[in-house]
Amino acid sequence: MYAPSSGPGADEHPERPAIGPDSRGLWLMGNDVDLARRLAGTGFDWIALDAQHGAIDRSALVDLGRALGDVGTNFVVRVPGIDHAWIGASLDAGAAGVVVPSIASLEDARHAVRATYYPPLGERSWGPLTPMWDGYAPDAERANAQVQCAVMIETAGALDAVEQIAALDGVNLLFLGPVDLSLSLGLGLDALLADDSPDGPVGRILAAARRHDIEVAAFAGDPSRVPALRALGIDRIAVATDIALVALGARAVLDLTEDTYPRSP
Ligand code: 3PY
Ligand code: MG
Repeated sequence: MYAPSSGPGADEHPERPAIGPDSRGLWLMGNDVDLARRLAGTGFDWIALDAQHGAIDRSALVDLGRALGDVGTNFVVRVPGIDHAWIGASLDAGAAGVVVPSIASLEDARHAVRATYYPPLGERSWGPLTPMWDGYAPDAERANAQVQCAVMIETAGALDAVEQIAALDGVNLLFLGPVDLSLSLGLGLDALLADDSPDGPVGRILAAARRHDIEVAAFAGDPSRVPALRALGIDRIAVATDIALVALGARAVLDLTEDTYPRSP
């Protein structure tokens, strides 16, 4: 069981990061498999399943992983915390990477790396589920080479340690969580995103990533925040959540039909 070579061959799975350059991601908080499949076909480059604040439990994770694997959509999981079991389960369910929240120190980042990688770099345990639905499970070496280990920079502690975190073997993406970072720093969200100075919070994250040759991604959540993130030089952005999509879609329909339903005086 669980043979690494089950499913389609490795050559059908070229190495490419889930959260790649110039990519737009969708942040999914709901656990509806059909909706996830439908949204996967709309053109976003990747989907992040939010198991920290969304309605995604371990069982929904497997259902969503199978459905997104079926349609060939790259997905990552924002795990509920710095949690070895959740990180392993997310990767077992076919996630191309994990986004680990609430990192507050270098030791937290080390913990995330240990859970994400098979030995010798980490302590991930073998047991991918994807062969059960005829999907691809790379062998341990290839999995280690392909996985994205994104640690969230969203606390003052992570920002203080950002240089060492970026230097850590295995961390290949710093993921800006602007909402929590602004709370943690006691700054307004708009002020945080408007600060483009090299020694500002986002400037420090970008500089650390550049120095250690890793990438930066960010959560916008609402597309109205995308221009500010792009202006800061971030090109891998979760541009909307499913919740924002529904609200924007509803507003668009109401606007479109406004003339046909004149308001009574
Ligand atoms: C943040 O902005 O804090 C996030 O974690 C995005 O969900
Ligand atoms: Mg957060």
